[in-house]
Amino acid sequence: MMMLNLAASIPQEAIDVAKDGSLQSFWMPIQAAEGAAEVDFAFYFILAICAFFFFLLVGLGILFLVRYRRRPGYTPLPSPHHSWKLEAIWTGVPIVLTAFMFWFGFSSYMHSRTMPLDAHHVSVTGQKWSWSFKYEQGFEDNELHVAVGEPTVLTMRSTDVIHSFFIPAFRTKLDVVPGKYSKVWFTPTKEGVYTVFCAEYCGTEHSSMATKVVVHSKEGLAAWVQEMDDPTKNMTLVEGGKYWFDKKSCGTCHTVDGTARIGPSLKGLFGTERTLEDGSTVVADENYIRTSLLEPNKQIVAGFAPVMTPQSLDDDQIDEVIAYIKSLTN
Ligand code: HEC
Ligand SMILES: [Cu+2]
Repeated sequence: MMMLNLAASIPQEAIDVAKDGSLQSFWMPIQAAEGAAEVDFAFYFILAICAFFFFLLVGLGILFLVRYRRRPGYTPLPSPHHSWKLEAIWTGVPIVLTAFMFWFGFSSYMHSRTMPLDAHHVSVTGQKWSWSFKYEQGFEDNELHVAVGEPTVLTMRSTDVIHSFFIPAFRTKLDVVPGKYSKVWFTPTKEGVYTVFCAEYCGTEHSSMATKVVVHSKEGLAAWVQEMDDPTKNMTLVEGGKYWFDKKSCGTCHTVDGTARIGPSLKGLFGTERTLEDGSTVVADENYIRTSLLEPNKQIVAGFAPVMTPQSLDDDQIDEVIAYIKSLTN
């Protein structure tokens, strides 16, 4: 397979980096999960057959056009009777080929839809415009962390519109539809960091609805879980607030540099007077920010759409976020 390093043309954070140094091929991302090789084989097999018959048929078509064209003084021979032999071949060969394609596709599809009982479980929520992952140990994060060689089952839901959960390196992709659960599973085979995309257009910031899946060693995952127990333990309040701002993907909608995006910039917000949609005003103090986070549609800032969803932050985390917003004065 031709190897190409596309690093130059792809933004750094979108590259899949396997720990063993393996690269994507010219056509395909890194194969980092069980079953990825089978998916790629099905693709190449069908591609090769299509290419073969395309050139055979178009080639013969052109050849016959030229060779048997009508020209002066040429009398066409009478059409021969049809040939049973030819017909058997052009019926039999495609049947065998398509039956193989079906068998191959069906068996790897069944494998991908049959969830193992003994697996890690992670609950995934898709919302405009970020993914969040809730772990069995009880915490939530905006990255997916899994262990190499161990199956993980994802139970996914959407809080708003249809998203699609896509990990190219695992050849895993499934729609996440509001009002129902969708499940996928995979067993990573290579430690590394790979990209997670949303593959269903879901609004303005659809293209930034990406995160990463980190494939740890078994011990690495355990260490990460321990760290997640209280990730801001050794941070100041402001640092902790910045941490949650990043982890909760607030930055998809809010900047901290004064420019409005989907939502108002949080720079210089604290202590100022806000004009709400209904014309009333309110001072942006601790209570206002707390309400903005927990019941965002209660006080809607004039000029903005009510698209912020209630944030799952506990009181300690809210203290940190408030301290961070306070620190954004100039
Ligand atoms: C999907 C986009 C989106 C996300 C994600 C989001 N917000 Fe908002 N936020 C908005 C919009 C839009 C408004 C203005 C409308 C309103 O008040 O509901 C807003 C308003 C606010 C306000 C009041 C701002 C003001 O100028 O008065 C604060 C504070 C705030 N958000 C903080 C946060 C924090 C902290 C996070 C992350 C934990 C977050 N938001 C995540 C869209 C978002
Ligand atoms: Cu999406």
